[in-house]
Amino acid sequence: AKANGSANGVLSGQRNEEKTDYTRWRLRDDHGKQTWHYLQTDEQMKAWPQTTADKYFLGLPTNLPDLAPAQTPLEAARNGLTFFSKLQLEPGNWGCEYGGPMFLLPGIVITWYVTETAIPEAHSREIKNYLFARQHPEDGGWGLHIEGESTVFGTAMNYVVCRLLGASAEDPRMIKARALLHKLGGAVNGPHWAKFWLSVLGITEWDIVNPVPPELWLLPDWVPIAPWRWWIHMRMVFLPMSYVWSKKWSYPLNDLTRELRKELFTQPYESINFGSHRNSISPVDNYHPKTWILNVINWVLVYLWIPLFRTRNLVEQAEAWVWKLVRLEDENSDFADLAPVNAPMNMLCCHIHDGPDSYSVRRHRERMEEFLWVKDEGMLANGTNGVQSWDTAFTIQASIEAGLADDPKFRPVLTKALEFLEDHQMREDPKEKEATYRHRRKGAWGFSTRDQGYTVSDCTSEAVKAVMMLQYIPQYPQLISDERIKEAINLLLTMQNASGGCSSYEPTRGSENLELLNAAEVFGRIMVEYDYPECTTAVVTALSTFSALYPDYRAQDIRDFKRRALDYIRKAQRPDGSWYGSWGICFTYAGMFALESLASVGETYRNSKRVRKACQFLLDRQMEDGGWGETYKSCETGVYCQHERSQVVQTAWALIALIEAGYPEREPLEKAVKLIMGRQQRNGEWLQEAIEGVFNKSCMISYPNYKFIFPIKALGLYAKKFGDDRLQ
Ligand code: LAN
Repeated sequence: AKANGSANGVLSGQRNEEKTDYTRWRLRDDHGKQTWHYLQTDEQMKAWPQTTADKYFLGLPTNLPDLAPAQTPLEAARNGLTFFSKLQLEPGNWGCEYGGPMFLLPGIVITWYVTETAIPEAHSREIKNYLFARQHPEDGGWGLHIEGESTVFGTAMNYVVCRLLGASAEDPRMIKARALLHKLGGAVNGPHWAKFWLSVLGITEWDIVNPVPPELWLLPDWVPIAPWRWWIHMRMVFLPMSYVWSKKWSYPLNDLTRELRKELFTQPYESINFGSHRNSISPVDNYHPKTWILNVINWVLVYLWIPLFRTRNLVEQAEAWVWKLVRLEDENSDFADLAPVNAPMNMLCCHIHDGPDSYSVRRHRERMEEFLWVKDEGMLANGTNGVQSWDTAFTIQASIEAGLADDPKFRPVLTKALEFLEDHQMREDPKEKEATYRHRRKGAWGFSTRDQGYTVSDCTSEAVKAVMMLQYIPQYPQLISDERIKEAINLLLTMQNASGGCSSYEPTRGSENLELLNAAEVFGRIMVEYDYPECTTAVVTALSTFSALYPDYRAQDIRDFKRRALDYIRKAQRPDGSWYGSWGICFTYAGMFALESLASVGETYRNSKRVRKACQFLLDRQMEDGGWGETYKSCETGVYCQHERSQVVQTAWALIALIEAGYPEREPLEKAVKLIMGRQQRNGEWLQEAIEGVFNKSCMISYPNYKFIFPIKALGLYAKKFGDDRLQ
């Protein structure tokens, strides 16, 4: 299946009459704040013409010219960058659709609805279009993510979204979705998050929601289960959710929600005992079943804690503290918030606390626009407010690896990219850093923008690496001072775990046993930070690049850090020679990083049994046509699962892995290079294939720019090692 390509799921026979006029959509990128606008008048259209990038994202013809056919790897890389540079946005960054998860639009749309936010007609139409395009044609449902099988979570939530946006219950597509939902037992069988949102809407009663007590935030810090120890995404969702739960806030019933009460269940609303369905969940949703311990805790909370001990006084204290933390999260990010799950929930908290017309609600409303994206299929929610810093850093690095940074043609492109990174390094720690349990961020880069403001270990690493590499080339300006580069390095040196590995946002703060309290049901490994070969490698290679340029700065700390990190990488290798990837699919992704780490300290095919084993693991999986292809099932099952077709992105990853490892034989690598070159289009682009990324083991997410970034890098590395011979 194509991850981001044209519609794959429109029910047969259904034509979409509701399409907006795609020549009217524009993407604005204001210092990394990306928002889509639908122009109403011809004057506006004239004043603001559609760019090539707009057209590309919208699936309209870009009419970019055919390029001289590439005959060598470097020519192909050059053609690739020629095309990709046309997609660079105003401030110098790259952007893209960042979809995949199917549970993000529901949070946003339900929040709009209950806060009575006016939803522009064009938004409403295109969101429905997207959802209908992504509805599974066989059964009429939606899954956890675009490629996943239908679940109650996906189906109930997206059904509700379509209805809130005006779809008729009698629409054949809705009838089909409803039939599936009923077959799966109805909305009472949804996971915790579905029950939460439906209770906010007033479609289920709050009794159906397992407790989300804000008083957990009052636990002293030493308590092993205290929320500050959880993975940041879990605690930042738990935070506003606990506030709303504690208030038992629901939207007043109206005709539409009354109808929905009839549509979503298999029995009459009045006859449902909601309390008895707290733990009901359909098997397809139950990726991570609740443990008996959690069930006991929930029982104690419901039958003892809440009725007997949860005094008014305690509730007020807990709500006040949680509210303060919600407010600080908003202030520390100018209401952008960590991600599109907590942002709508925080907005709802502001609505409850500050009132419907408050500044906080209005600002949230504005900033929530940044999660939306428009493509040929319609409007979707991105997994973050963009991929700005991450994809821009990688693009710089890939261009340098392919020798293209020296090419005067690309100098303006890369200079702009550098300007973007300059603008998005974080310069100040968060306000009330200790009280909000935040990790430091001075010197850091995040995944998206400075506003969002969350340190990520590998985003900082890839960005600072890109900056150091580019600024080293004499033709580029020194926009980021040594001082600021050292700040980034100081920050990275705080990000190592006792194991030697690095996590994503913070060093690990709690025990893996906290997974026993994982209540989300649909995700695995979410409760605490883990070690990741990807993040660890990024930090290691950033430190290596840094030491080469500044050999005296904190030399001993860096040496110690790297030694411990490499020990972790070695330990994380599986007996079959592979590494499991947590953020890209899957073994090819992690293998690329791990082998890069080992190569950076001179451990290669020539001198290491471990590296030879890793190479063999990859070579054993090379496909007939020279490519590699893994499906997302690898992530879910932990076993390498072959895709039916090789994938450009994974082929590039495997190629980079083998080259970094110093694999000596040219033949398999040349075959892979030929495959990548063969898939390139005449205008230099590569087409979208299957989905590339993952989080929490079970949810997939698109990285459409990887099909440009990694082939360019792989082709460059290959040419450097084996020469830029004619291959086509
Ligand atoms: C991301 C996107 C980027 C990703 C990498 C930098 C690639 C990774 O190496 C470290 C982790 C990080 C930053 C990451 C963490 C989890 C995110 C934010 C996401 C996968 C994008 C969406 C996801 C977020 C959790 C989605 C909201 C869902 C919840 C369960 C809260």
